[in-house]
Amino acid sequence: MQMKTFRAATSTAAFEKIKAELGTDAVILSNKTVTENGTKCCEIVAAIDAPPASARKARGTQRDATREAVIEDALDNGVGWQREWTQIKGQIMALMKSQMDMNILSPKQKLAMEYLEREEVDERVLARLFCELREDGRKSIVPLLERTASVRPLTMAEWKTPLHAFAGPGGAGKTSTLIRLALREKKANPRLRICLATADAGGKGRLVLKHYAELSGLAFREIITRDDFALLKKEAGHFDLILIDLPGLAGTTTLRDWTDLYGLSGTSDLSIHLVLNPYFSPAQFERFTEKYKSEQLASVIWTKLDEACTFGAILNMAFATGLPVSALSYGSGLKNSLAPAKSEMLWRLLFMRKLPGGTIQP
Ligand SMILES: Nc1nc2c(ncn2[C@@H]2O[C@H](COP(=O)(O)OP(=O)(O)O)[C@@H](O)[C@H]2O)c(=O)[nH]1
Ligand SMILES: [Mg+2]
Repeated sequence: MQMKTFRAATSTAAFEKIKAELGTDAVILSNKTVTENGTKCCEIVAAIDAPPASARKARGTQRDATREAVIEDALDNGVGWQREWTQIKGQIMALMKSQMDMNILSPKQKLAMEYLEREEVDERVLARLFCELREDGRKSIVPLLERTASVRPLTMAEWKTPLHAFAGPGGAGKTSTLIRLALREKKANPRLRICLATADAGGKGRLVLKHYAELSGLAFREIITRDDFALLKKEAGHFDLILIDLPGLAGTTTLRDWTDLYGLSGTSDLSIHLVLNPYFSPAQFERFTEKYKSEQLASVIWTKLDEACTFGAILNMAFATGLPVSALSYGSGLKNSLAPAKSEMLWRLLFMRKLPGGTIQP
């Protein structure tokens, strides 16, 4: 048995190191938060029976030489198949689209559909709307849209759970959203006991959060390992609102992997919000849907609306995930740039390109 100690800024980073060096069969013997040169970090002791990944890799290179091994690897890894399936889906949708004769709709319905197409609402959503609209020329599109994309405004009155975490790709606006929310709630109710926590130890957002916490008299906690999260849960009763900044998840790590790793999975009073920008590609959105799929994922927050020129992604993701939209952000500043979502805001964005702040996007 080979045993080794790994240290890194976060559990995720330590596990990445273990995976790279010992492979996925490594057994974790201990996992704790330690202090190194005055800074907290994660220390994991891992062990493996089999030879390390580097040795297996060398074996793999020989195997790669045979044609069977190449096919076997392709079947194992599945990404190629997934891509192919996406292409097939695209072709089916293109066929369906040619069957969608917009002229059988009333002029008003047709115009609404054209607007949605202009906003890059995808074929799946358009096909569903078309099927419903063609039944009755007097049918309005708004109730159908409301069913597709629900809203649940991100306010303490609407969300009774005290624990909220913010997930999403790096740079999407997680830290900014969290600070905006904390500042707004604190302003509305100065007596509110708010705690800002960061699990993004390597990110620069950590210092920003710490700074705002100090400035506004809010508690600040760092989550390096699952022990720290367990501690935070223990003291949860002392706070009315705990906002947790999650790191962007690298590589193949999914939100479920991450929440399992940090012991967040079983926490029932935790709501995770997915922070996204509307201008990713459709394939990227599909990837995010898979990566962030989790029972704890409770809403989608759309940020950087002021940098977008189409807004169909909001409807597409609502359709794909079934999650409500909880907040919209439309400016880089921390003040007056985040609005709890309302249905009208979505329809103004989709049909008028009007931001919640009133600006109309070109
Ligand atoms: N224009 C614009 N910029 C934003 C918005 N939200 C966040 N940002 C900026 O996007 C950058 C990344 O935001 P940050 O919160 O650090 O993202 P994180 O990596 O997900 O935590 C920062 O420079 C923010 O000021 C927004 O709604 N509009
Ligand atoms: Mg951040």
